[in-house]
Amino acid sequence: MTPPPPSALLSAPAAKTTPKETATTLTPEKAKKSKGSCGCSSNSATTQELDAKMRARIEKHPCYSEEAHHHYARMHVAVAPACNIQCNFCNRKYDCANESRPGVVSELLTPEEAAHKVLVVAGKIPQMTVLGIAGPGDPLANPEKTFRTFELIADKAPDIKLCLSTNGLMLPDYVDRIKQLNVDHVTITINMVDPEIGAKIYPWVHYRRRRYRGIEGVKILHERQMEGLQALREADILCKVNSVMIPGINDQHLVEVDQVIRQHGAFLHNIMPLISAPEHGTYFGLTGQRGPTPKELKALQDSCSGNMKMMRHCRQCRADAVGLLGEDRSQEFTKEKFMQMETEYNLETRQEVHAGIARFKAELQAAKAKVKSSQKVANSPKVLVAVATKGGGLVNQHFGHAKEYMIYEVDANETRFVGHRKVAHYCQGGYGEEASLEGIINTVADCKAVLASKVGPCPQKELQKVGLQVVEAYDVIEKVAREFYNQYVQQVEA
Ligand code: CLF
Ligand code: SF4
Repeated sequence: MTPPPPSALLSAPAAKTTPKETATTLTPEKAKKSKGSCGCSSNSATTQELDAKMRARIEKHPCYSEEAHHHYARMHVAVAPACNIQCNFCNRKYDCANESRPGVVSELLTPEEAAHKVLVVAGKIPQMTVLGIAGPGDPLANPEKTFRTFELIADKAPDIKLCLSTNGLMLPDYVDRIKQLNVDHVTITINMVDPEIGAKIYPWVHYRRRRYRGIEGVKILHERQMEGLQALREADILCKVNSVMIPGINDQHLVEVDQVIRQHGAFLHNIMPLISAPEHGTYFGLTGQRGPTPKELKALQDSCSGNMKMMRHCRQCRADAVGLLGEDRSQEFTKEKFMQMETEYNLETRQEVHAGIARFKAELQAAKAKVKSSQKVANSPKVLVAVATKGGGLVNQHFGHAKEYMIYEVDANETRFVGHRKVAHYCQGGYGEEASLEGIINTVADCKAVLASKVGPCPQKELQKVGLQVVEAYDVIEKVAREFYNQYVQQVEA
């Protein structure tokens, strides 16, 4: 088999458009010739060693590292149907809403089918580095299926990282087993640390063959979540906490949740918006509970960001998700299809591909370092820009093809990823769709510019009419954003 490129997403289009705003273009070929720095800013040998160890643990995990999600993919296998609690944002006909968008049904697999699927995908998408079990129920309410799947994969594909997401109720019972299986990343969904608030989210908990209703059940869940978090820290397993932001119920309270989980050693906090609609058939959907606006979500994430890392690139993916976080390739690997496919897992090929990605990332780092300001400027204006990207850390997608925009906040000092926003893509069967254009404009209306590899004349005109500047480029996101910002500030000051 011919080794695939470092990432299918990295190659420039055959007929590349001339960037209007940028002069240099990064290509995989150039990346292969160059080695870059790690960008480490630690000042003592011990801190540097610790930083390096931690970086190695997360550098290929697309959820634990924002940088990694531009380059590496994850996949989930849906082997865990049962659940042991009830969340008011969940309809058990669908996948676990703690790690998935509501209303999605994944195809349930046996551990053996799941292992076959992983080996198929690992061959076809060698940049897939993480296998997660996140549903469709709670993985630890199905411990034998979950652990059997991990065992099969660890045996046949030792370079794939294993990842687990749970509501935490049964976590303290299984931390030893998780450690033994070398699962280095565990997510707990923690929506409250105050059982009074929890009682508005969880109507019941099923624990050790008994159903506990109301606050009695919530207290058990809370104690078990804290115990599990502590046990993960003691076992040196990296823990991410997911929290669902529910306006009017736990939105203010999540600041306290953030502090508590930080004290208990959580590595990363991922505050996700409640997605709620009557058609999902959930308690919250049927009672009209709304989700947060992007602005409310960002404000809460900003107020919690403190010293702990805040995940802002979560896509609330399905229990059988496959691909980079922003893409969904699950339909290429339905059970009917993958059971007919041969496994092509090849460790050597995968390592070659990963080495190519590492070289490419080094080139990106060097390009980013060049545009990073060396002096801190106080009180410089902050602006948002919307980026169309297929991954690879580049502005590299046509406006008409984008199904989401990555939002970056830029000031004189830094370019910071702050979230993503889904849109209906503009180009439908070769034609621009007016209704989609209006939706896209509304979605990015608070930004100052749209950065894309190409924007057609009609949408350009409409974007400019509402004050959004258009930047066509094929280059490193931070570089394009920085060049736009400098020019924008000059315009404002003129
Ligand atoms: Fe899956 Fe979750 Fe592991 Fe990632 S997802 S089990 S940590 S490999 Fe990632 Fe998906 Fe968000 Fe989850 S984007 S829903 S945070
Ligand atoms: Fe649903 Fe997941 Fe909550 Fe269980 S833990 S009720 S599957 S959202």
